[in-house]
Amino acid sequence: MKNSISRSRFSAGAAAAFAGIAAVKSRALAVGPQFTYKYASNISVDHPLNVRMTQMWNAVNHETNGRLKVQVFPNNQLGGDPAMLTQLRSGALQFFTLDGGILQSVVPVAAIQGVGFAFKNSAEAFATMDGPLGTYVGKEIEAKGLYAFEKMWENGMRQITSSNHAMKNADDLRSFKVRTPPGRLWVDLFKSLGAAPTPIAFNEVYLALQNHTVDGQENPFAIIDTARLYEVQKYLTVTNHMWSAFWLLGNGDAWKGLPPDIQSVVSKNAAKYALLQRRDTALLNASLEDKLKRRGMLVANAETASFRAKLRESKFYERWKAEFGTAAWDLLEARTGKLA
Ligand code: X2X
Repeated sequence: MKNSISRSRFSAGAAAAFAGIAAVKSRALAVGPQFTYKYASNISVDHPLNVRMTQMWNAVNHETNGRLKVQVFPNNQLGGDPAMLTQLRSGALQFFTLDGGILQSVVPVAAIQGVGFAFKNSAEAFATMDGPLGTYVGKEIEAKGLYAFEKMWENGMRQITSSNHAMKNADDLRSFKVRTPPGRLWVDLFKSLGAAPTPIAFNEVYLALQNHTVDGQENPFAIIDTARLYEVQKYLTVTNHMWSAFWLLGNGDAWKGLPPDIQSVVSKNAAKYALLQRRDTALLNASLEDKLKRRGMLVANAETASFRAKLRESKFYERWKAEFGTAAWDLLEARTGKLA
């Protein structure tokens, strides 16, 4: 009697153990993912950022055997950047890509990537942000309860579009009603250049241009194309006045809530797909000038010496050196040479 009880207990236990293994194996199918998170961005689904993000989160889903599923919300579906940043900080959103210049409202030094005429091109900018300056900014981001992935994602060198005329020199910029992203450095940059900037989140830009709330805006070629800004802008001036790129951010608690094995799958893929996205975007930015001309835009090159002179005259660099602090500024100038 005693034996038979223990035998049946044993078999019940073994059966439960085997069932447990089977349940773990088929967990994704039987009960769905262990973690369902959201990723959001401000730009359209066909921009390389979202093409590669979609591939990346699919790879993560596959490599975690379905344990982490991340739904992609492109094109401001969850609101404009400031609204999405609030959602990220509260944990309503778990992953988000945001330009450092907009993240400035929470992490002041994050705007340093966008100092006017600091970087000659994206390659130089990435070399800087993949190095000690990126590490410095990343630590400041983490001090604010957010998680920053190491490799930034490309937006590109920014160019100016307008409905009125080309922006070939500083005189053309005088009183120019230009939209900037919501960030203090951006607004100050265009004020220093003599323009009349208005910060507007990207989800409202097309309408603001169409309604002539503003006469122009500035963005890399790939954004001008994928957001169809050529429909509401006539003049494109190649200014390369600043670089722009996105941090891939996580909500700190949501990130810490993932087991280490899942975290390492995400980190590995985030680094891999960021590099692919940089290459795609660089190729696109370099090849779009002709396409935008065919779409009817008039493209000209700026003579940027007069822009730079304005920034020096208005003490733009001194102001931002004081704002960011010498530690960060020195890391920037170690790459760019003396700015202030
Ligand atoms: O808001 C913009 O202009 C954009 C899309 O370039 C950024 O995210 C900074």
